[in-house]
Formats: sequence, structure tokens, C-alpha cells
Amino acid sequence: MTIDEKKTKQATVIVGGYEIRSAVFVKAAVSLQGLPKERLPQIAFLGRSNVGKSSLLNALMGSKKLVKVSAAPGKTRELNFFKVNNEFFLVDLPGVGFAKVSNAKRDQMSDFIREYVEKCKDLRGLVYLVDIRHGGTAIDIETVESIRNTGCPVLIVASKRDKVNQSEFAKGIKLIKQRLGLETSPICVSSLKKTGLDELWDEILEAVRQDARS
Ligand SMILES: Nc1nc2c(ncn2[C@@H]2O[C@H](COP(=O)(O)OP(=O)(O)OP(=O)(O)O)[C@@H](O)[C@H]2O)c(=O)[nH]1
Ligand SMILES: [Mg+2]
Repeated sequence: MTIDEKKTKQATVIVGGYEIRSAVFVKAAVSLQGLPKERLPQIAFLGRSNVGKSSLLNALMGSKKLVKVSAAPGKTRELNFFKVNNEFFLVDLPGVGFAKVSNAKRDQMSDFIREYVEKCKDLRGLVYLVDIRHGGTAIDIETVESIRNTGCPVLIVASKRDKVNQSEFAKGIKLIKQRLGLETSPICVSSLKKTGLDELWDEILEAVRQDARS
């Protein structure tokens, strides 16, 4: 184990029918040079600050604290790489549209994410989280559009299912479909209640098995 591999979840757990034998924090990157050298498929998680990216990663990997969860929004500032079953990386990206950092810093970070999405050949797909209560904001629409323009496959996932009742849920799904131009309803997850994780794992594993982008 290298010094970087500080946080390791050892015991095997089954989440959404998928067996996780190991989930390891490998490194945090602030530039393309800092990406892991190991050539494994990567699936990255993006979305507005506070939407629940880090919580979802913990839920997917069957861990409570492998990934830092924000007390205050904007906690995740780097690209954090987690190696699962020695087969692929799940990547926690900084929140989009976070207002509390200076404009210069925010733009720099957005450029870095854009560069990563455009240039990283190992990136097989992006999971873009949208809060079910917000139904897709202008920032979501703009960001998803620019990801689609890079050619990187993007899966829209609604978060925080437990925060809405049935009618709010139906309304949120409808709005997300309309605003983000989806043909089918997005998967909806709750990291708190651990729901929707089976469907999401299926999609992630399918993306991992795709060939690298050219
Ligand atoms: N009720 C509920 N709360 C959630 C859920 N997912 C995340 N949260 C809460 O939402 C807040 C933000 O969660 P994070 O996982 O840190 O969000 P993030 O997208 O990683 O935020 P940044 O790192 O700032 O971009 C925390 O207080 C979480 O506990 C969920 O499924 N249900
Ligand atoms: Mg985070």
C-alpha cells in the first residue's frame, strides 16, 4: 500500500447486488498531471454543490466515511479517485456553480473539469446528479449541454429521493426529463435510504465495460 492509500474499506459488502471486495481512496488530483497513472476505466460524479455526490459515492461503495461529505457546500475541491475491486475508479468531482469561492478559483476549477472530461481517455462516463426537488436548474442545463458536446456519455441521476413525497417526486422527474431532454425517466437515488443503488450500479458496470473513447 502506498502512502496515498490512506482510507481503505476492507470488508466485503454487497450494494445493489454488486459485491464490493475493496474500495480504496487512491489520490486527489488538482491537475491533469495528478491523475492516477494506473490505466483503469473511470466513472466520474458531477453536479451542483450539495447535490449529494460524495454521499452517493459512500452509499455505492457501502461505506459511511470513505468520501468526505460536506457540512458546508463546496467541500470537494479536487478530483478524488477511489479504486473499486481493483477494476475501475469512481471519481468525486468538485461541485458545479459553487458561489463561495472567488470567481477566478471557480473558473479555474471548471476549466480543469472540462479539460479532464475532454482529455481523459479512461473516463467511460459521467454520472450527473440533479436534486429531485430542484428539477434541473439553468446551471444543470448548461453543464450537461457542455458535457454532451465533449462526446462523453452522461447519465442523469436524480438525488435525495427521501426528501420528496410521491407527487413531488413525479413532478421532479417530469421537470428533469423536460429540462435535460431525456427520453426516459432518470434513475432516482437516496443515499440516506440506500434506494436506487441497484439500478445505478447496473449502469455504472455497463459503462465500465465499454471500450475507451478515441
Ligand atoms: N436526506 C438526504 N440527504 C442527503 C442525501 N445525499 C446527501 N445528503 C446531504 O446533503 C448534503 C450534501 O451532501 P454531499 O454528499 O456532501 O454533497 P456534494 O455534492 O458532494 O457537495 P460538494 O462536495 O460541496 O459539491 C449533506 O448534508 C448530506 O448529508 C440523501 O440522499 N438524502
Ligand atoms: Mg462532495
